[in-house]
Amino acid sequence: MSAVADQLNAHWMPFTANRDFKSRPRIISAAKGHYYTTDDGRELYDLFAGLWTTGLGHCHPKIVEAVQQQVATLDYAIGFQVSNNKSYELAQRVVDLAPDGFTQCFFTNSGSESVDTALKIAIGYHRARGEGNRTRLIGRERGYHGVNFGGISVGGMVPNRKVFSPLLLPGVDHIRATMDLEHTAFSRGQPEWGAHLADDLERLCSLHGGDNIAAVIVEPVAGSAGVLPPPVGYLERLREICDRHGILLIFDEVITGYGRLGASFAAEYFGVKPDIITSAKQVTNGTIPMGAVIVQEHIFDAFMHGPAHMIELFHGYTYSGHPVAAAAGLATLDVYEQEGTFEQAAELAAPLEEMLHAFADHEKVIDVRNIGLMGAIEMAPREGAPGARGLEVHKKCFWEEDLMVRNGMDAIQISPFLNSKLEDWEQAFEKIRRVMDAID
Ligand code: PXG
Ligand code: PLP
Repeated sequence: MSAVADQLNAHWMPFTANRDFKSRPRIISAAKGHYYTTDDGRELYDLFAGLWTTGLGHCHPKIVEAVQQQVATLDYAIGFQVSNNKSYELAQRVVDLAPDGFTQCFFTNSGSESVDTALKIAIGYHRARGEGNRTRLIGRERGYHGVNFGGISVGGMVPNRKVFSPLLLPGVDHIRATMDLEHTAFSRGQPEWGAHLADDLERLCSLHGGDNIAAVIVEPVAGSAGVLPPPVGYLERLREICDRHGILLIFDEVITGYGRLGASFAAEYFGVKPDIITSAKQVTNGTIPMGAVIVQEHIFDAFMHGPAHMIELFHGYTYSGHPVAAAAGLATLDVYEQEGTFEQAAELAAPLEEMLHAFADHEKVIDVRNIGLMGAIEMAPREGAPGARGLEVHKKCFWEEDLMVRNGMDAIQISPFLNSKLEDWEQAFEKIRRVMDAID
């Protein structure tokens, strides 16, 4: 172990191969704009915008200033039976940004908490309306909804589920994933093939009785699974089936929310309205942890019954609506508006598509996917070692090319800044190609 590796011993790292990492640690010690600084003093261009979090770039001066001021003014305030001024201001701003009909916002600290909160709201909603039998939840294969028990139950990432398999929530089913390379490979944006996969939901309604199902949760564009845009007509069909059976539709917009597709939310981008939106990440530009569950008015109203002195939803986190996080959120939404960030992102989508699909001719590449400012270049797995090529690209880019890219197995995931410069992308993609050429 290196000297630094020794100091890392106490740190059990999340979603990391700890022993491999500690044999040669990759450490970031500062960041500014579109670059990280490593502990050995190198500047790395960040082609993953944090972890889909930091669309405006790192240490945005207006967000930094808002956080500094807030922490010196009100560091923390209890959020139960009392509120703070920043928290309710942000709730209004988030609701204003969401599509018409979304009227309330419940704060959490992460995407995982947003998902578990949304599932509980869905169950509580039906019960409040006298349909307590509606408890079944439907997720989708390859879906990622965070790592809490609710989220992994409706999620469809096998490694995240299998150790906990017998303990997952009962009464959960999954519809099929929307990707099939035979039909969808190298689609630009939404694949033409696959709307019929939404009919899986109709099948589950026949099996269980649609009136036993509380909610369906999907990522409008699956992110962690390697960027799977929805087939043309698919989300519309899910919405129709949900309406027919009185099932709530939840869009998990932890990645797609706040500009990643060049629109406020994927619901806006695709013109399909869910009942509940879960969000996190770019609500504060990743600067301070925060999540937000946004609901349509009928959802909130269903809870507002019974004696007025009674708590309507027995749920909340110590840090729900944390004033420093809320201040970061307010500054972030201000910058999105002042700088026209979502419009900038929308304009960058076409050039990103071109640069990504230029990889279609690479001998190792089996698929390229893109939508808005989300992209993936998927390599064929190495014989007997799936994921090895992807990790090698990540490491070589980090050490030899001063470039931060993330791999999900053998797919290189691309989450560029919403205010990226094209010449930076040109350089970054050249580097990726060089590395892909060099590895086995
Ligand atoms: N839902 C979705 C759709 C997400 O993308 C979460 C929930 C959970 O959020 P928190 O804040 O609890 O992590 C996410 C998070 C990747 C990757 O490699 C993406 C996420 C997390 C880890 C890895 O794409 N997204
Ligand atoms: N565990 C214990 C013992 C607690 O007292 C609390 C909150 O008061 C929690 C867990 C939940 O923590 P949080 O509200 O930060 O999610």
